[in-house]
Amino acid sequence: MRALILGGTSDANMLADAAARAEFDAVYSYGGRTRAPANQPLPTRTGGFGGASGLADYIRREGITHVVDATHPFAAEMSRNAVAACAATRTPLIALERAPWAKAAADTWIEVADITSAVAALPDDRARVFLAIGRQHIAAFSTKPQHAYTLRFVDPPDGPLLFPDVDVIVSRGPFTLAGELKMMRSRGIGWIVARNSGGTGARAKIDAARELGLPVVMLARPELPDRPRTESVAEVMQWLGHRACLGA
Ligand code: 3Y8
Ligand code: NAP
Repeated sequence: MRALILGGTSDANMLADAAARAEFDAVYSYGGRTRAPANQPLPTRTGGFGGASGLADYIRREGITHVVDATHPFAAEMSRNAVAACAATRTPLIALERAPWAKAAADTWIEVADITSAVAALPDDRARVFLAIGRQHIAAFSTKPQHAYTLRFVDPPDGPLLFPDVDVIVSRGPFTLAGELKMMRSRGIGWIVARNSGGTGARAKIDAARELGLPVVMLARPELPDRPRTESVAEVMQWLGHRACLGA
């Protein structure tokens, strides 16, 4: 058995720890989005494969027998490529995917399908807006320059930002409720824009918004093709381990 873990999330990191402890033959893969990703206890590769065909070539060349898609629910292109490449190479695939956050009664969510709708959901009158969606999709908000934006990136911005009134927090998470409450109060945040990432690493801002009675513009997850999925690292280990002891 030789597993490829498509990583880049806290769940993938927990799986990598378990696989290393079990001495599985596994490779951890980062997309190369951040300057200094967390170290992993497994051999690690970084960067794209070159589309679904590039991933299929990698699977064949490296003798990969099982693929675990432990990427983020919004890493849709990687997940689609994994389904296509595993079908083309007849390689077993499982997704390690956390459940979306469910809206609690006390939450004020405006649920939207895409970034354009998220921008439209913000008020016209000036507000103090926390964009907790990283850096890849913030340009759309420049059509509402009247707001004071707080952005949060994993790495410092590598160029000028498109907003007249903006400040950037550089932090990779996971985040705490106390830290989120302090940040939102000190900045007088009135609105939050978030993706429904699920999991615990970025949940604190949702709990803080509820406590402060703030509206959250919540981006729904992209549609992904059907593939076997689980929320449990233990289940993935069983899925892998069963084959490891069979020597498959
Ligand atoms: C490179 C690996 C850990 C893992 C930390 C989780 C938790 C924090 C939620 C907020 C939301 C956001 C962002 C976020 C979350 C965890 C987890 C998770 C959201 C790292 C990581 C990589 C990335 C890539 C990065 C994206 C960005 C998204 C920041 C490592 C830290 C906003 C997603 O600068 C960039 O281009 C960053 C790009 C994709 C989304 C975006 O569009 O900007 N994640 N995040 C992975 C790779 O190269 O393959 O650097 O160590 C992993 C984590 N991100 O250590 O415990 O849920 O797993 N990451 C979102 O939800 O919208 C932060 O700020 O509240
Ligand atoms: P994406 O849009 O789905 O992927 C774009 C391309 O990046 C993929 O087609 C692939 O390139 C490459 N790629 C992505 N993840 C990869 C991985 N783990 N290993 C190797 N190549 C990868 O992905 P994304 O949203 O930019 O996310 C990139 C990474 O950040 C992923 O590891 C993801 O788990 C992590 N992350 C993303 C988010 C998020 O909000 N999207 C949040 C937290 C963590 P090729 O086509 O060339 O193979």
